[in-house]
Parts: sequence; structure tokens; C-alpha cells
Amino acid sequence: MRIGKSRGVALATSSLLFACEAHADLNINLPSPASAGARQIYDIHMLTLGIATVLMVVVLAAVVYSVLTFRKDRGYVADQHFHTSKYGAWSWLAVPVLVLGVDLAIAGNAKKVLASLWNVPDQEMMDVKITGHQWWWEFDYLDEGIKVESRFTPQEQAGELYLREVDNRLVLPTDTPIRFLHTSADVLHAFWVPELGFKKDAIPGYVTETWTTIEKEGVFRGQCAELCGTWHARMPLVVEAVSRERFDAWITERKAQLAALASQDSADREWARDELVARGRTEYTTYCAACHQPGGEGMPPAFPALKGSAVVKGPFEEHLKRVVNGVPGTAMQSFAHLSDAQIASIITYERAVFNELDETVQPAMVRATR
Ligand code: HEC
Ligand SMILES: [Cu+2]
Repeated sequence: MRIGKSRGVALATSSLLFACEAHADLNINLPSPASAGARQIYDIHMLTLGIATVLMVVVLAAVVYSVLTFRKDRGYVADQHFHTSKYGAWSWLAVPVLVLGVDLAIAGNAKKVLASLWNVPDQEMMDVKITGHQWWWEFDYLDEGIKVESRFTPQEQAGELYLREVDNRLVLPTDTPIRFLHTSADVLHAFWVPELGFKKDAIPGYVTETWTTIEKEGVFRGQCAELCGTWHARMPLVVEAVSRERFDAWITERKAQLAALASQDSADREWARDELVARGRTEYTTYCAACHQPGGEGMPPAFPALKGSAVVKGPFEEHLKRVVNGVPGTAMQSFAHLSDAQIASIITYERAVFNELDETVQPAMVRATR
């Protein structure tokens, strides 16, 4: 079947329009930038894309035109002496100069942007320390004295956002210069949120800086970008940018929450066994289940089972020592930052639920022994 010229044009136009629509859905471009730095990077990307597209169209048009027009069956004969002609000789100079000119125009721009990203300006800024751990993030709001622990949300709760969602987000104010101090507690990790425009390694023993000013509210998702072991994929980063007022309200609320938790966690009172076991279940799921598994069966040989473990069933002091000090040189880190009540409830839970022991470990015992 022959397609008429006008039908052909209509077909081509509609398929092109369709392609553009699909384009918007797929969102195959870089994510829309949320900070000044990211916007500059985005602009360079669009400039490069624009130049490349124009060049491609011009070159392709010249090629197609030449192939169709200067055909052998139209009597054309290949020019064997082009390179010795004046035009041919100068084109060896002209073309590379043009190409280099375009390259340098882009590179000059990129150098300026990189410098503005990496050189942290010497001015008052909000400081947030970001520590990578196997396999979670710790955010310290140094000016506010608040600590946030951020862990991936398991598949059942996260659904579509599995490995993109966390329990506690990195809440940040917009229109405020923020300095990030990156470090790691164990191996190399890397902070990467594309909408903020930079990626930075977290190196154990070093503190490195980056900075940003977030320009719009929203939720921006990133992840650890340095292979850091078994559950590297379980280190999503979720930044929630809110207005200054909402940020201040969040800080106040967070402080109240922490204070409430601290008074409720008192080691001065006697805790009921059920209360300890229930609390232990939550704490264990948060801090220990990733490695030792929800049922305590572990993943030997990398992560030992707590069910039937001689340490867990043995004397309380040894067990406590493992949890508070960790085992240096292994993935079993120190949990000394947890409160007496958190540790007591986890230990009671491990003993009661995994090993059917009926002793109760009180927060006061942990305080006295740790
Ligand atoms: C990142 C992985 C990881 C996490 C999280 C973790 N552990 Fe461990 N744990 C280990 C590894 C690895 C060992 C084995 C260390 C060794 O070689 O002795 C271990 C050993 C232990 C032991 C000694 C078991 C035995 O039989 O030797 C206890 C008890 C224990 N962990 C309790 C906990 C508790 C309680 C938590 C949560 C507060 C926790 N662990 C969180 C990896 C982890
Ligand atoms: Cu990591």
C-alpha cells in the first residue's frame, strides 16, 4: 500500500507528538534541580544537549542530502583530489578549531560551576554532620543539638518506594546556606542526592565539607553511592526541604519528643517484663534485625544466630559487653549510644523471645554495669 504524501506527513507528526508525550511521562531528563548548584549543572547539561542536537541535525542533513543528490547513477564521480584543493586543505584546520571551540566553551562553564560547588564560602551557615554507617545514616544538627537516625523502610511498609524511603528524613530549611560535614563510622559511603547537585564520599577518620542552599520545598531522594557491603542498597537518603518556619516547628517538636522519651526511659524505675519485651521488639527491629534477622536466626556465617547463642544464653555481663562495645573488626558495632532502657529491653527481648529464658534485665542493671 502506498501512503500519500500528506497522510505520511500527518502520520510522522502524530507519532512525533506521541513520542513527546511519552517523554514527559518517562521523565528521562535529569531530575529538576532544587539548589543553585544543581541548577547550574542542569543548565550546562541543557546547553550541551542543545549544541549537540544542532550539530547532529546539521551534519545529518548534509550527509542525507549528499547521499541522495550526488549519486553515481546521476553521473557523479567521486572527487579524488579534494584533499589537495585549497578548500580541502583548510578544512582540516577549520573543523577541529570549531569542535575545540565548542568543547572549551562547555568546559569553561563547567569549571566555574565545579569551583563554586567545591569551595565552601567562608560565612555563617547551618551545620549538619552526616555520618555513614553500615547500613544507615546519622544526621547531627550541630547548631540545634539534635540527632536523627535514618534507616530504610522494609518492603511491606514501603511498597513502591522500597529502597527509596526511610523512617526518619533529613529535614532541612529552604533558602538557608547549609554546610554538610561528611564522615563515616566504618567503611566508605557517599552522600548523593541528585536534586542537590553533588556527591561526596564519607571517609572514616576524615571530615569533608560540601554546601548547598535549597531553593524549593519538596522531598528529594538519593542514596549511598559508594559500595559499602552487603546492604549497600539499604541506605536511601530522603531530604525533606521545608520553609524556615516549618523547620523551626519541626526542631521544637523533635526536642519535645526526645525529652519525653528520655523521661519515659528512666532507669530509676522498675520496668514490667511485658513492657520490656514489647519495647525490645521495636528496638530490636530497628537496630539489630537487619543483620541478626527478625526471628533471631541470623545469617551464618556472616551474622551469627542469637537464637541458641551461648553469649545470649550466658551471663548477662558478657552479653551486655557485646552490645555496648561491639566486636571490633566485625560488622558488630558498638551500641553504646543507646539508652539504658533501650539496651535492657533488647537484651530481655533476645533472651525471652529467642531463647525462652525467663529472667528480666532492668535498665538499672544496665546503668550499673555498662
Ligand atoms: C551490621 C550488622 C549487625 C548489627 C546491626 C548487629 N549485629 Fe550483632 N553481630 C554482628 C556480627 C557480625 C557478629 C559476630 C561478631 C563476631 O565475630 O564475634 C555479631 C554478634 C553479636 C552477638 C554475639 C553472638 C554470638 O553468639 O557470638 C550478640 C549478642 C549480638 N551481636 C547482639 C546484637 C544486638 C543486640 C544488636 C542490636 C542492638 C546487634 N547485634 C546488631 C552483626 C551485627
Ligand atoms: Cu553506604
